[in-house]
Amino acid sequence: MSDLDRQIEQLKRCEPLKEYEVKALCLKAMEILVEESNVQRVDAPVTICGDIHGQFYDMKELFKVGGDCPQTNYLFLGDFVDRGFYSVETFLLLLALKVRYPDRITLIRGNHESRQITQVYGFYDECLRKYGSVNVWRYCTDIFDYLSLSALIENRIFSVHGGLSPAISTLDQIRTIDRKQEVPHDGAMCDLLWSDPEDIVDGWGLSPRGAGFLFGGNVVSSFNHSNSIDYICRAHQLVMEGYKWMFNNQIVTVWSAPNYCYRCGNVAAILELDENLNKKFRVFEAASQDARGVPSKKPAPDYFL
Ligand SMILES: [Mn+2]
Repeated sequence: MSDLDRQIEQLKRCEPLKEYEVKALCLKAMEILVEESNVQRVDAPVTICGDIHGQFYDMKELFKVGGDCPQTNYLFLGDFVDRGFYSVETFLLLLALKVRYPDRITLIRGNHESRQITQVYGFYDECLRKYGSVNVWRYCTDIFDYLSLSALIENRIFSVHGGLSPAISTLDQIRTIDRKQEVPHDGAMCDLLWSDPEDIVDGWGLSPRGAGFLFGGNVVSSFNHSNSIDYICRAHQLVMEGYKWMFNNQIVTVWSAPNYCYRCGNVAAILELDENLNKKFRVFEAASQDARGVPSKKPAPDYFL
């Protein structure tokens, strides 16, 4: 068994790697990711997953429902880290799978794959707590800069974390972005990671998030038409039912963090596309307490007996 296979087994048990192992893994991942396009081509069959946010044991449920990589091909739409308790183990497992099976798993960047955001929403503190230094946070955030910005499945389904940008009307414009940098505060790269579709907006609107834009159905129609795509698949917004179509099935949101933040009460979904791009949504719930390695009934401590 190779070191990498051993590390994958270890990460599947939710045991983090040593700091020097993270450094080596990130170097290998960088060599693979640097070659990828800003609009990474993906073949069907593939299973598309939305936000995970460090909910490691719920991601294990996802793999139970969707099948293990590489038997199932995966496209993850970003927001691997922050909010949940296990951002380190979650991101490193996905990254290790990427290095082991580069053609079987595609990881694209979410708005939380950022130095600035992770210092506010948990990943930075988690690295500091688990390693006693911020080196692992540095290795991982350096890798974030190399993650692709979007994917194109069989030339027919455009996938991105957030949504569209008023600065972008063609896929070729996305291909020309220099992505190897921290997520900027505005502009095309920022919008792809931050924007949201919105029913009541005609054209473009201001986003309450303070980054990216709201965009309406007419924007989606014209983007899909000019780029000859069937629909857009994106993540980024909590959906209580796990997935949600908008604008006459021209865009779908997929959300893969069940019971988000361990309290929202939502279910999660993944979207399975077969070799003919037929769709099947698989809905799943949060892992049970037992599956989290937490005994459901704590035995009484000795001194009570
Ligand atoms: Mn997001």
